[in-house]
Amino acid sequence: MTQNVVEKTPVTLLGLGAMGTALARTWLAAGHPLTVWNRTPARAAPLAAEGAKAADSAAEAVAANALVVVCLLDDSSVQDALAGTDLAGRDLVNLTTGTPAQARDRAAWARERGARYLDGGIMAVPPMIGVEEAGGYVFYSGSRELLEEHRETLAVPAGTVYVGQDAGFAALHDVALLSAMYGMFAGAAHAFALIRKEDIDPTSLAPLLADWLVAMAPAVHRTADQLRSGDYTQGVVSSLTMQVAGAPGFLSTAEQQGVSPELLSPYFALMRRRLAEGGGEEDLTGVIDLLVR
Ligand code: FVH
Repeated sequence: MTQNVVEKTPVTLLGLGAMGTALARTWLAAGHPLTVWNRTPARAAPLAAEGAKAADSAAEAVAANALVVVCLLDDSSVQDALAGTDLAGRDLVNLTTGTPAQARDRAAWARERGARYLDGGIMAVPPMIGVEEAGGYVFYSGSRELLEEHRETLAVPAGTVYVGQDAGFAALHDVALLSAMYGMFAGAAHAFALIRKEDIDPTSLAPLLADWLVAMAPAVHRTADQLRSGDYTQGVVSSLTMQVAGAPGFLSTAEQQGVSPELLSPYFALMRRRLAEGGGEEDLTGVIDLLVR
């Protein structure tokens, strides 16, 4: 009896920190031959015991396979790790967090060395890697051909979302989503600060807060529609005039509760500026134009 065994694409992975190790385990579990390298070699030992080949140098690891994934601390560690390697004919996938400008420079750098380049922004934390129901994914930008050729392999640890040929777009999407996340965390921090000195259990506020944030989140679709149409009064449910009128109440409550308004005040200041410019019939979309310099 003959069996058709589908060969899995071999992968080289540079970087075995928390994220690199999680990525490595999913490829091993899915049966991909895996060559790994890490600056501190001891971190490769557990993976070698699980079936990975531990290379003695980054150059040896890069030489082993056409598909080379790097997941290192930052762009300068990518430079350090790849400095002495031969990238000609390689498909370089860089999952290291960086700026759009760093991604574009790295794409040009890789092209000059004869490699195709795909940049990735990971929207997941290590425990979400390889767990489909956790919903983690990676933004990819750069060579579409590279992604299409290796999509099956790259989809093993997390979903793949392609956002364009411009190598900087994955990082830009990554930073955009994380910036919104920090805005949300800032709002939650202010909310918890308001109740901090009261006889209110933070664990009773938390589910109310989480549900409210989820209920409000779809408002970003209206913002996007308004930005696209250029009509910021389209579908407005809470006018800027009304919201600015309510702002002093938020600030005086903060003062009464002994809470610094430093997270909230800058946003209210922008809302007041937009109102002064005549945006009273809009909701909050006009603030975006004040931010763009
Ligand atoms: N972990 C997370 O929650 C986030 C989730 C979203 C995406 N990030 C980004 O993923 C990149 C790697 O993150 P990580 O969690 O694996 O980071 P560490 O555990 O700190 O490991 C860092 C690895 O980088 C190596 N390294 C550092 N500097 C150099 C260098 N100059 N030359 C070569 N390698 C270097 C380090 O090696 P070693 O310290 O073990 O020798 C680790 O392998 C990152 O961009 C996150 O923003 C993760």
